[in-house]
Amino acid sequence: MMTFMLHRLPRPLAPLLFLALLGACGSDDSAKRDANSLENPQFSRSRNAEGQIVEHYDSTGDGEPDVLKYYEESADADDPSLTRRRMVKLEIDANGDGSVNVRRVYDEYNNVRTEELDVDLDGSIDSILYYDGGKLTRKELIDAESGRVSTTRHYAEGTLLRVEKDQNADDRIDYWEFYEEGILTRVGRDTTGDGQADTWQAR
Ligand SMILES: [Ca+2]
Ligand SMILES: [Ca+2]
Ligand SMILES: [Ca+2]
Repeated sequence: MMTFMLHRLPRPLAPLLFLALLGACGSDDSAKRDANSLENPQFSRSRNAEGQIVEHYDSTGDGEPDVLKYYEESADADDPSLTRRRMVKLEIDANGDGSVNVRRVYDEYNNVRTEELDVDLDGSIDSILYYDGGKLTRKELIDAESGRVSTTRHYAEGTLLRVEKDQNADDRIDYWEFYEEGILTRVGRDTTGDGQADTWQAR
């Protein structure tokens, strides 16, 4: 059976997925539901080149899938006659233009490992969030024009530790902010271009 993870979605997207799931499960009879859903134009299932099962949901009814779920199957460790199915990736096209606006990759414990977001819905990813054991460790902000990582925010236990920026876009960090208990304590700048801070400012 599918597992629904509405609680992990940003709020504006939750209703969208909810609609997608409603569209996929039109019948009360679960045996019938699978057969029906395969014929339902709003739901289809396929296998990709990597052998993953891909479920496509068209929540808006325009004929284009806007929610894609990717699953991997493996034999159960305790009982190899059983097949385990695990969702490895979720993609959402929030505005129906064919480009993915949310892409989540899950670890083997079903925690989000990475999350790519196109918040302004222009078709290019603006931030990538990295998680370890379900906890945010790093957030990269991507410059829309150059596609480079302009700012990296580092976290420990969900609290901001350090911000790094490449302000002159030469792929070398030249600006640092350090935080203690979430409060900015000092700012460093590299003015000579060697990648090391040479001026420090206490806050
Ligand atoms: Ca889109
Ligand atoms: Ca964008
Ligand atoms: Ca730089």
